[in-house]
Amino acid sequence: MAVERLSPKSSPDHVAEILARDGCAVIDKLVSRSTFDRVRSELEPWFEANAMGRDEFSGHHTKRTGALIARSATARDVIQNPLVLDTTKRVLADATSYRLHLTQVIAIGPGESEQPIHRDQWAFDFFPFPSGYEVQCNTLWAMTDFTEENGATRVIPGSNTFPDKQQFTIAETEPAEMEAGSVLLYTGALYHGGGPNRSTETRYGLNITYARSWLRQEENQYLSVPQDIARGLPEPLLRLMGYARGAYALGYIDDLRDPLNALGRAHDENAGFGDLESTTQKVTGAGN
Ligand SMILES: O=C(O)CCC(=O)C(=O)O
Ligand SMILES: [Fe+2]
Repeated sequence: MAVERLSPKSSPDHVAEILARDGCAVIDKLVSRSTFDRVRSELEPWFEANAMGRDEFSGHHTKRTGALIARSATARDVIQNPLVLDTTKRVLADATSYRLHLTQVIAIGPGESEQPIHRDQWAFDFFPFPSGYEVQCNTLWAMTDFTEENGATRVIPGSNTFPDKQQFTIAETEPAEMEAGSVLLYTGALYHGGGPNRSTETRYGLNITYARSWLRQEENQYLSVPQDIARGLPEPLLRLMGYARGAYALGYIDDLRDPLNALGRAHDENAGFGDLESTTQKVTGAGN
């Protein structure tokens, strides 16, 4: 089955429908190529200072660079892309709330071999979430063109409903080829992996993932983004990072206060509080 290709004008309902069916979709040219040229130049010093991965999964010829909210002003806009956030809201519709899970540039260098095929939700200690119960909505943005030759992400469309803990070979996958500025959306249950890079160029991908807010964040946003930078960020981005209460009470500070108080910033005191109404609905089953 081929990866479904969608137009940047697609509605979030439509994108979410395809993700429920196939577990993945490519939205062609959702942002400009120059957006990612900017992200790359903002991050250049960090790429240079960074080391290659240490194992087969992180890749011996691959550099992973994170803390993107702290390091790249342009990445902040990509992280808040409206179509991606509106789609995530639908994919995780029965969650009280979701938040940012990780921000990472994955630069697959020449000579890299394929990454083991996996589900991103295995990060949660391999907990066997029920089939159809998605905990993550993920993106891999092509910062440079993704081709089969240079390591385009390998996917198995429809594998979101396969049994858990399966192993696949690269021959059972297909490359999500796309032009720079396009994005691969995929759910936590989709089997996929980074492709082998047989070209002479580095493949730059921007992995931004979102997860139900009751799960542990993979990239710790409170420690990756220093407080003096966090203090200057817009409230919606801080909420997305986790300066908010998930479900009803998760993540409050001291006397049940909104975590934004920890930054000493003016904010809407009601916006970051847990949603008692939707939490109560979960207890009573109303609205399900
Ligand atoms: O870089 C890629 O194409 C995919 C990487 C990936 O799936 C991961 O690191 O979890
Ligand atoms: Fe992955």
